[in-house]
Amino acid sequence: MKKTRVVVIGTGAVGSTTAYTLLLRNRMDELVLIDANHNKAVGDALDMNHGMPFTGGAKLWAGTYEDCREADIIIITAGAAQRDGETRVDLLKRNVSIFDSIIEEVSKVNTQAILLIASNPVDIMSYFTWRKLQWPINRIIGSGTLLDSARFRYLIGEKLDIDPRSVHAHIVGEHGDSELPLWSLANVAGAQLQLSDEDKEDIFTNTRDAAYQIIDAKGATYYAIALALDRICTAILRDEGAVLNVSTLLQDYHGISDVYLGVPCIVDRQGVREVMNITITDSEKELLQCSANKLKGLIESISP
Ligand code: 6V0
Repeated sequence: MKKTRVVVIGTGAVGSTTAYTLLLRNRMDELVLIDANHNKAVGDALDMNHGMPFTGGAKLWAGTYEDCREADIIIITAGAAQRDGETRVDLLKRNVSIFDSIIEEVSKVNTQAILLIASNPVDIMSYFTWRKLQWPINRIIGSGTLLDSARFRYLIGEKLDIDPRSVHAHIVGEHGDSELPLWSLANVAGAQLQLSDEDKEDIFTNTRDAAYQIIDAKGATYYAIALALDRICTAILRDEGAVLNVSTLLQDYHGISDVYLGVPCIVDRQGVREVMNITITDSEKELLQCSANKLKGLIESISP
């Protein structure tokens, strides 16, 4: 049987934590770490390999782009991290040129893998990757608003004193400042949430601004995004058909086309098998369109 291989490109805070999470949860047979700073990848591989007697025993090494050849999933977390006070969008130009060179190298050896992108601004990086590679849309996935939705569910659960796993709630749109909550669909056991408008405002603001709060406190965010990336990999590798708020190219979706945005999608071995057809209110639709227009404007502003 073919061994499952995951490659992580960019073994900084997010990449190494993601690799460690995948390893602990025994998600694949082989795990390859690639970084422009090869020594960093070598150090991470050694460090994690020394824990192998206590884990599931995946084969793990610091590799090169040649190792992408056999990969099932290639996770890209390379790039510049968000600086204190810097918006995700400020990262755009720095990260687009880094990405160009990475995907060029990947596509020389593998055109069949699923690319899972986490580098920010994630929706735009995913869009550019898709536009450059022209692979089927389902195989180029951004982590989208999966992390934001997890933060949202956690904060709702905290307020209601309910396990966040029992809270069904979605953040959609840009992974960033123009994202929006779908309060009309939020529920626990099918029941609408008993929250005041003030509570809702607080919960959403804390969700949207969580990254700023964490970066202010410790410089970077990586644990929750690593778990979110692990969740997406699991949905793919186990062919789950899980509904996850990942970023995908939208076509004719609530009046939106030609932009990557985080929305509920069915994820399985094909990647994004289907974008969920959800009913949202007119005001939610308007906010989603604003988010799409913001990203389109940014894409246009840096397109040749
Ligand atoms: P980091 O700790 O600076 O790591 C980035 C890594 O990328 C470093 O090890 C670099 O050496 C490496 N790198 C840079 N250029 C290249 C290249 N050309 N090829 C290979 N490796 C390269 O950053 P951190 O890990 O904190 O963040 C990585 C990215 O994830 C940033 O763009 C963040 O903004 C983004 N995040 C995305 C989240 C999401 O929800 N999608 C959440 C948190 C962070």
